[in-house]
Amino acid sequence: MSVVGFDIGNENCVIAAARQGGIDVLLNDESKRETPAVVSFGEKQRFLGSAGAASATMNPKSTISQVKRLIGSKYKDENVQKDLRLLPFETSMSPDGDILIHLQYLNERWTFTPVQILGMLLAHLKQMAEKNLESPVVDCVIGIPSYFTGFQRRGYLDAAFIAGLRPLRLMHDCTAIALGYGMYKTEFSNSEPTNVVFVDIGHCDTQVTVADFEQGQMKILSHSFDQHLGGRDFDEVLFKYFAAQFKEQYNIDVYSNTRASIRLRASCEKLKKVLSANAEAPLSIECLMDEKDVKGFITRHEFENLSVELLERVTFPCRKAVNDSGLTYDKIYSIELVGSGSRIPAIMRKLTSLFGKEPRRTLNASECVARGCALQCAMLSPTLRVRDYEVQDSLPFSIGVLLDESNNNTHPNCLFPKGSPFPSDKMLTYHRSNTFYLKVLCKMDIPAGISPIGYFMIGPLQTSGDGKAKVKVKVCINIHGNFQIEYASLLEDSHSSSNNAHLHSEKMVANSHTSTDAADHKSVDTSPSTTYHADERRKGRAWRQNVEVSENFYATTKRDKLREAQETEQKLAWQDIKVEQTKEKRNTLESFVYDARSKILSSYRSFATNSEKDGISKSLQETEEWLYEDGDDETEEVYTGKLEDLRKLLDPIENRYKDEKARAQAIRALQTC
Ligand code: ATP
Ligand code: K
Ligand code: MG
Repeated sequence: MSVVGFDIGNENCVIAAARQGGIDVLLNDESKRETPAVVSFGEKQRFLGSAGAASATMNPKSTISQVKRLIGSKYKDENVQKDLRLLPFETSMSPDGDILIHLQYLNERWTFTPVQILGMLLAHLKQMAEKNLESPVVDCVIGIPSYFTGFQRRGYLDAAFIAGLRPLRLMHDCTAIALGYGMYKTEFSNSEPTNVVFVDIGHCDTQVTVADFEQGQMKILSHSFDQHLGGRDFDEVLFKYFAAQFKEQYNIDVYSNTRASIRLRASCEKLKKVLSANAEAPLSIECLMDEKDVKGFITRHEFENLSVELLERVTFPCRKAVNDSGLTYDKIYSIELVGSGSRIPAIMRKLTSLFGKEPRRTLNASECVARGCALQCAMLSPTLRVRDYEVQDSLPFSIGVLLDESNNNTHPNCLFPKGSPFPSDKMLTYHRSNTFYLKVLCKMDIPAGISPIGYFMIGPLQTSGDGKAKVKVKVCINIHGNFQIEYASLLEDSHSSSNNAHLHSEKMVANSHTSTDAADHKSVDTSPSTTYHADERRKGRAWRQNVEVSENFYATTKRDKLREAQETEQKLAWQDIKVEQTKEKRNTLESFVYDARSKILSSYRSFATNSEKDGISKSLQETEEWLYEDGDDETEEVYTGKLEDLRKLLDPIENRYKDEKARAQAIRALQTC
């Protein structure tokens, strides 16, 4: 079983595999280390990754990119709307308020969820890894942004399920980076923690994490981010600049033309990269719109002036991360800058003046997330032996629980405050006489603030009379950073008359083991420092009874839908394979025609009668013409049939030729005896 880490970017995906000797980044079909995060629907088959990116401008309405932004988000969300405006494919809102993607494929109208599209991308990456490693890939670790909500995390797990992957962990991007950084370093002292700030600037977002390294362990101190600041925002600065200029100069409005917008945006991204290495750069696009060729020019200095505000914004999550870590700037040992969006030289300057020292680039900027994930996968998988190293992540948001009838003004009990280590679990106790509901709330460092992330029904309760029962509910933040109820159990009849739903949390944690939804392998030992007695449930007290827990947001219908989605994916994948095989058969037939023709004229010449030769040439000619006309788009069986027909004509001649060759060889052999 292979051990793999995936970094799914908004722009690029990277796969790394852990092997006994170390960690390798895997190459795609084009021998590249980065694969575009694109799924494109062609006429008869899907094009994924690099092949998908190639059709983005030709086929914008059926080419899905940046799907990571859309996972687990609501259609009406203001930021989703902003993202959707930049994306050329058709979307709508589902009855549940989720995002749906619509496109035309195989002469039908299809509707996919973003999770399905991500599933396709993951399936493609899985297939690529399997081809590379020549073994099945199921267990994996997938990087996720630390700002992902519970819904987004579940969306990732669902997409992985559709693709046939089993994530042992969804790991925060920067935690993975920090692991890759710390695991092999030996210079950390035992006495003094070394604090490092990791800044990852990608295509759409910026994440900053402060980690503390000691010998054999690392602890995340804080996560901070700007979900809406990345390389593409700098592209947009250039896009706006040139769109305005072209309006003036050429009287064209690129905003009114999807294809022109896509092309200009792509050119601006290229221009931005050129400006990272050069003081100035030209822009030139042929036939951008209205049959006009356009030309432009910008200096790095001008670009930086246009980006002042964005550059300032890069410092905000950095300040926040340092602030939340409780450290002062002088306690920071180094700053590691990663993510390809950070290659703009002005960003380095900005950060240097903020931190008072120049950030370093000792890590591979585009591969470090995938590498860290592969390493974590090796640690969690039974396949490889990795030396002990402790990873302690920190919760990027706060989780609280509200009891059903408590009015919404009451502040929910903060069960897992932001910054607490996870995975971790807690035992809650309630005194109830009947079924009750728990609403789980998440508080993020974003303007939207508190949002519900789960709604659980606990019950029915088998209480005697109208007495209240003591119900213990074990909750946890699992290895993926998701809230989960592990179990609920009824303890005893309690005759307490108190009717104010009292909630008190006891830290009663099972011995360092934390179960997870996907995997219950070796757990990462990061449970809170206070551990108590072993799980009471195991003592088997007679009066303990399991109580049913069901979750509303994630009803069984969703599970059915997921299975359906998995089947759809398998069908679509089969269609792709079939189309590929057909293409291959068509190619085989075509080359057979050319090959046979040249043989008839050369090596087989003297082994066929003139009428045979005429007949064969005629058949070859007919087949060739057919291939470019009626037979251009036929089924696999038809191509195979045609090939067999031609073979039958050619076989007798080929046999005579072979016989003759064998005879000649035998004679030569005899002569040399
Ligand atoms: P995300 O992390 O947002 O999901 P990602 O991981 O795919 O996205 P990266 O591959 O880290 O993102 O970075 C992609 C961004 O880096 C793009 O905006 C790209 O234009 C930008 N980029 C790549 N090379 C350079 C360069 N030489 N100079 C400036 N920007 C660059
Ligand atoms: K990436
Ligand atoms: Mg990234």
